[in-house]
Amino acid sequence: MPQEATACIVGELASRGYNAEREAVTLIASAEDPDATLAAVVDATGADALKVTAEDVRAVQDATAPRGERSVGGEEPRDGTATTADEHPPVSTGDGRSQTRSSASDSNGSSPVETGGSENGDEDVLDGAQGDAGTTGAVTGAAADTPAESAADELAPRERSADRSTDQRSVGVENDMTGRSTGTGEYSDFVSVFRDRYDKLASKLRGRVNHRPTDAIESMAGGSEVALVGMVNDIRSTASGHWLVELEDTKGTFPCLVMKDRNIAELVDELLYDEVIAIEGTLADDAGIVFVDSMYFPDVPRTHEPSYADRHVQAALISDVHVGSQEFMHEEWDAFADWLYTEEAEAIEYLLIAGDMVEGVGVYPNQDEELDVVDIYDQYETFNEKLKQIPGDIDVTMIPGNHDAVRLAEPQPGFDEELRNIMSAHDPRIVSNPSTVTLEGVSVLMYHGVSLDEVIAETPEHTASYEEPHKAMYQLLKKRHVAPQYGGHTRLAPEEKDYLVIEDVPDIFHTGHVHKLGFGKYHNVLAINSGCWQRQTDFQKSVNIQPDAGYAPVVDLDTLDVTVRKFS
Ligand code: D5M
Ligand code: FE
Ligand code: ZN
Repeated sequence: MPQEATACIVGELASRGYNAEREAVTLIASAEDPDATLAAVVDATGADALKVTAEDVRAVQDATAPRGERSVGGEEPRDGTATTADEHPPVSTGDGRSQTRSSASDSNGSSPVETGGSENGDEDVLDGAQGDAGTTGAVTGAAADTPAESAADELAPRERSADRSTDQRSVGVENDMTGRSTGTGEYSDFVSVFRDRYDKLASKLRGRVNHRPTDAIESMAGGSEVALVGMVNDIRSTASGHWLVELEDTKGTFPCLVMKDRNIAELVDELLYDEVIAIEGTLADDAGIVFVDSMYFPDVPRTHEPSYADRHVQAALISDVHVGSQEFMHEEWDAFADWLYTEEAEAIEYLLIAGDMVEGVGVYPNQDEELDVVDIYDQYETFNEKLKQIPGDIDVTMIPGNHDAVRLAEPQPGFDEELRNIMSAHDPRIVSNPSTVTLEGVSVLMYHGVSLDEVIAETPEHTASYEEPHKAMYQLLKKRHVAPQYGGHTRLAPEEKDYLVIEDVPDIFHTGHVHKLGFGKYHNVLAINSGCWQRQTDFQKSVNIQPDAGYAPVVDLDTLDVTVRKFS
């Protein structure tokens, strides 16, 4: 079946507020007259149905087929199938729960009039920067389990909101390297990727220092004031406790000495190998070493002004769903998906998922003991079911993570065709890790976050910790690179260019991986680490990591304010 036909059917159903089982889409696409079948299915499906099932399609096909061709049981459709709009019984979903669209979702159980979504009284809206002081104050429970079948509800159109229109939406993607991988793992690839990194990051530092290449510095007179832009090649402490930082540029390397009693010595603690910095200092008498006076990072300018959407519209940012793990939080996910149908959530038009859709297979030692679904393809099938619960009119973008079935080395291309087909029901936009997606003018750098473990392990507690994951994100913004260190914990694949450089300052930086919720602003960039949908694993227990599971941070794209919804 052609991919476009399926996408078309999914799109058509989604525009009417329906999700669809993959098999249902396949049945419609392979019908003699797909358009007529689609129209008949839409006509026949109950007003409260959230999802078109294969049974719905079969019932319609049976009903329209000549008498003699009806299948056994075709005249007795189960509840919720082949009903007219007047009957609208709730449709039983795959997991046996009965779902109805709910408009009464505030804590009082009353039916609020339509609002902008985040203006309901039971919600705390926090400016992102306040997340620094702790995120718990921003958290609200969503009362998604109060389905109401008011008369108005029964007559309401299936869309989540009567005036929702996709016309105002705009989504752009930059830096998606899916299908553009050129790396062969040869030495020359490493040369070009590091060269590209150096060129891009050095250009951000050049305006700030009057630098000279390393070979020119070697021939300068002792005592000269010099500046150098280089990649951190080595960091060593000397016998007397000073720091020797070796910087490398395209011409060679040069040793730079940071005295332990200088203020800048604490910046050495923040350095990671292979990041690009600039220094200014004084050349020693024999011109063999520079005594460092100042250190500069490519950084985000303090004057950075973010862009905002022109209307009130929100994006929910999540990650680390880990479907297939015994610890995957089915009920909390269901509550989240249900809540998205409520009026409180009606401004949410975008959903971003920053990797680890599934638990995967063989990612960590003994991981198989904690698997609920052991086959990787079955895990994605199950994930697809979870995705189908999300309202069809929400625009979904996702990137892979280290548990997903793509290459582990970063940048990770978006899922292959086979996995895309499995996850096709909601027609998600699948891009590489990292990628930048721009929602109505607001750019969101999505990166799964494996390097955060490294930033947290290798820099001081006050710069980055699991309790404040957004601060580790600040370090990446400061270095203008999502995974600076090569050869450590984070695996990197050399490509012709360095896709991991943060070339343009994003308005929002979204990561996951560490399973901790945290957000804050760094030079006006909103950094959000989005928690997870997996309860504490045995490994996390052993290292005393308490995951923040079952939260959905929601960003107002017109203000960049954050509201956190709790479903656990
Ligand atoms: O990793 C979730 C978090 O837990 C992340 O900070 C890495 C850490 N983690 C989890 N399992 C392990 C093992 N077995 N070894 C080392 N670190 C681990 P995620 O990859 O998203 O599950
Ligand atoms: Fe994860
Ligand atoms: Zn991960």
